[in-house]
Amino acid sequence: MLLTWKPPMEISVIWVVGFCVLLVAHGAQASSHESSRNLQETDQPYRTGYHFQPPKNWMNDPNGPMYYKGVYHLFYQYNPYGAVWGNIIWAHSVSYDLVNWVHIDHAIYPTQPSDINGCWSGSTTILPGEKPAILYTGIDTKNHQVQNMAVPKNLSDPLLREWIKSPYNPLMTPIDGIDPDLYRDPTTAWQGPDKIWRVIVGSQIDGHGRAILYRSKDFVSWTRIDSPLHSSGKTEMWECPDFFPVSTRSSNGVDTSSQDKYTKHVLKASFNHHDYYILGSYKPANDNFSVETNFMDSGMDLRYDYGKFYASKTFFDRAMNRRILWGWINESDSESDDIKKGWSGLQSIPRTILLSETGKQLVQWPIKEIEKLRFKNLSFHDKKLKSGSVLEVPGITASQADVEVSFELPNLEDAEILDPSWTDPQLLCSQKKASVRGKLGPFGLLAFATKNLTEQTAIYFRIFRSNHNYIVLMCSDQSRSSVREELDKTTYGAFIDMDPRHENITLRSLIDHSIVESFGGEGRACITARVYPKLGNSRASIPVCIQQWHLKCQNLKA
Ligand code: DQQ
Repeated sequence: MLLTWKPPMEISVIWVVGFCVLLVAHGAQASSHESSRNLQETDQPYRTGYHFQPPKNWMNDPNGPMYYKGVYHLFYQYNPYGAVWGNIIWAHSVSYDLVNWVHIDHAIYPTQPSDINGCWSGSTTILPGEKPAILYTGIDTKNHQVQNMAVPKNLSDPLLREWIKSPYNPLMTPIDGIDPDLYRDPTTAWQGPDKIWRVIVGSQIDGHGRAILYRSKDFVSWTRIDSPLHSSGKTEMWECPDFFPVSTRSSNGVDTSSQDKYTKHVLKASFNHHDYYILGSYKPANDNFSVETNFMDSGMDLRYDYGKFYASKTFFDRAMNRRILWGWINESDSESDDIKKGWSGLQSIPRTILLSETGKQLVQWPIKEIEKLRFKNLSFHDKKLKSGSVLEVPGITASQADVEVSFELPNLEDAEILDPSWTDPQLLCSQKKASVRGKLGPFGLLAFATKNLTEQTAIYFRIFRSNHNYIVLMCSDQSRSSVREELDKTTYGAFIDMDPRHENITLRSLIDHSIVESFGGEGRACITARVYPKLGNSRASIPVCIQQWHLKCQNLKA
């Protein structure tokens, strides 16, 4: 088994302005997936230390995550021949803790007429008797998208190294009005009380996103049901749908086939470069999914992540009774940069995913296991900061860190009035960048900042007032993240469903060389950014420097 550890890296810039704070910062050790980590800070400054990455080449969607006989499995869309999308197969990695991973032989690659032109995304279902089965999209000899099955060759191998394809493939084909180019990504299947299996496949019919529903008694012979599980007139193609229950009364995850009066169902679809979800009530008797809101229909615009995060997939971790979410985080640099780097694509830190206390949305949090990578802990409690003052975490520099901050805000009455036309949080963050001083904010964290602040990635909040309510805006501003040009430096934003009169505003950010994964309001809003600091991403770079909203820099040595 190949596990290597890089010497611990240290922490980043903390920027905290004007309020009472509790701040905890942890340097994070690398969890390694390969042996060449010592190259990282010189030749490969943007390779991550504790995010999932294959040693080289292109990676996109997470596929078929599962727990089997004490081992976590992650498959993913992979190009074995280069750092750009193409030649897609299922690569396979295994782990005992979801943190340290070992890459093993590829699981599924073109061998049959039904997948000869590619093995695209899909999911795993654990059938009765602890028998995993993969359903995946194959690209057939006519370049049509069809759905195939593969099962392990040897069920007594917990690493499930070899997979055999069903002789009945393809099991589902694009007939009866289905566009063969828009028909893919089967979900984990679920079994109703009638013991019949159900699965959905993403598609677009008559220009609209649709989850085509199939049923099967034996998992091999699948019948399409006339009515889709769900469709939406306001979106186009749905990629990588996911459909699963969440508990309304417990913080445990729920198995995909479970359903009772204490569950709600989540339907997630990937479109417009984001993963959107809706909540509803599902009745297996007639496969009716009655939704609370539809995609793109309400002001809620529920997304797993308001930054980069796509084609995600959840699984029920029966070992720990939780549901875990993985998402693909793509690059923000150019294709030629990726070719030079020799790789492209990360997976998010696995996140537990739950229904919020209000029942109106999901909340996410990095899995507990990631905390074992914390190495150097620094904490500040009850710091009272005047407006305009700053707090630094000295003694640490950083490209790897796990930072938690909690802001207690007095004088909320000072908050700026929210103009009713400011309904788009991303636009609002783009207009009110980190450098624009408001009445209550920005306050937050600066990652990868250089001494003169030429480079900085700002994750921050602003508070607004709207009638008698307060609105919390969370932003991730990449506009000054690198002196390098030709990068996508889009600013991201989200409103957080919380009342700052009754709770502190919290932020947790996982910083790792070229990614900042941020969880605001205890995971009610998540924003992931990819950044490529040129000056602020090495141990040799200028020590920690704290910025505040006047752009003054306290030139303190780390
Ligand atoms: N990626 C796969 C497709 C899926 C898309 C191909 C989403 O199956 O729809 O690599 O990123």
